[in-house]
Formats: sequence, structure tokens, C-alpha cells
Amino acid sequence: MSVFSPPEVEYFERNGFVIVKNIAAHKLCERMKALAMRHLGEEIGPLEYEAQLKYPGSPASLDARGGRTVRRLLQAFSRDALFREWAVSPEIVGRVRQLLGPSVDLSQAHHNCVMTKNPAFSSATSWHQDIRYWSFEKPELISTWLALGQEHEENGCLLLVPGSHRIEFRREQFDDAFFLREDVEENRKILRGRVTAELDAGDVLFFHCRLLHAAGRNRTGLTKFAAVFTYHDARNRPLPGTRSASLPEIPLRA
Ligand SMILES: O=C(O)CCC(=O)C(=O)O
Repeated sequence: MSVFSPPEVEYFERNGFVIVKNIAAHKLCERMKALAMRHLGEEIGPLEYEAQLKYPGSPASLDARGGRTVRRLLQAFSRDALFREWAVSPEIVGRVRQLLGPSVDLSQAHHNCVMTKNPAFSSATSWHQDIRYWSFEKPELISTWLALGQEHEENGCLLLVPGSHRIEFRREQFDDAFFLREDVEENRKILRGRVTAELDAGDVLFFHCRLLHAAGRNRTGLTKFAAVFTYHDARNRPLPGTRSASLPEIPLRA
């Protein structure tokens, strides 16, 4: 099993995220990217389209120009062994266990996808915490974001607010869809602390489900790909009857 160094653990606890360089081999990233491109080309479902989300910049409908632009290849875990093996690899599980405890579950209901950010029709994602639509006994989950190619501001990499996972937000700081309201001075102050999560292929961003993050559109000529999975302590159960409990957990035991 691979593990974080003590300074990396301390960095995660303080900032709500940590980036570990070069965890996945470039060959593996290339294989995952080629697979994702084939699934995109053949529109192999389940898929999430940009037009369904209606985020800023997304096509108005599935029939509009660019309407069939895919935002996520969903259900990556059951989609192919290549994604599955990565999600349960010692590089990931060893580190996630360090942060969450020895008995970890992978959630199939959240993330569990390949994010595909298309240059022509991608949308911007406003500031949010991933926990907004997730329903667990405790808001303690960790996602892993594996860059399958370079990620930088121009192709819409993630923007993060270090330490925001520890802020006790009030409901009114968010809009009806749980995006952070940028017209609130207190929020604007918080966002001044933002950093860009620049990644190279093979780098992994580990981030807490309460970390504020956002992302811009892809303004380059190439689609950006990232494989993203979410984990939680097996004792932190999804609430019955919610979307979080809609698919079986994948147990990853020591
Ligand atoms: O890549 C993006 O546009 C943002 C993705 C994101 O924030 C999310 O899936 O929670």
C-alpha cells in the first residue's frame, strides 16, 4: 500500500486537499484516456450531458448546437476494469484509509465518473461544496481526482479555497441550488484565498467533500479528462432513501 507522508496528511487536514504528483504511470493515464475517448465517440452510457446541467456556457438543450456534449462518463467503476482497478489500487486505497480509517467504502452514487471537458461546449462550474447533494450521516467523504492529461486554468482546471472545509457556512451564503453566492461580501472575502489546482497527467488531487471549489470552461483545443472517485469510512452510512444510498457501496477492507 502507498501512503501519504506525515506532512502531506497535515497539509490535507489543514487545507482540505492535497495534490500528490505522478501517482499513476503515464502509460496507464494514456490507456484510460484512450478508453474514455472511445466511450465518448460511441456515446456509451450512462452519460451526463452539459445541456442537462444548464451551467453557465452549456448548450441550451440536447438538440441545440453542441447539445450532445458529454460532461461525464458515469458509472466508471462498472464501466471498465481499467477504471475499477485504478479506483481500488493500493496507491489510492492506502492513502484514503490513512485519512478515513481502515474500513473504507467507495460510493458508486457520487462522482464515480470520467469528467470530460470539451473545448467548444463546456460549461463553468460555480463555487460549491460537493456535500451539497450528498446525504451521509456525517459530511466526511474524500474524492480523488486523477488527471489524465495536463490541467490548468485555460482548460478549466479546478479552483480551490484552502481551509474552506472547516468553515461553518450559513444556509443563506448559498443560493437555492447550493452554489456560493458571489454577491455576498463575506463570501467574496473567502474566495480571495482561491488557488488553482494545476495538475500533470498522473497527478492526483485528494479533496474533502466540504472544500469549496469551482472550475472554468475549457478554452483550449483539446478535451480534458479526469477520473474521479469518492470514498468514505464504512461506518459513515448513506441515509436510507436518498440518492447517496441508491447504489451499493464497494467495500475496501484492510
Ligand atoms: O470540472 C468542473 O467543471 C468541476 C467539477 C466539479 O466541481 C464537481 O464535479 O464537483
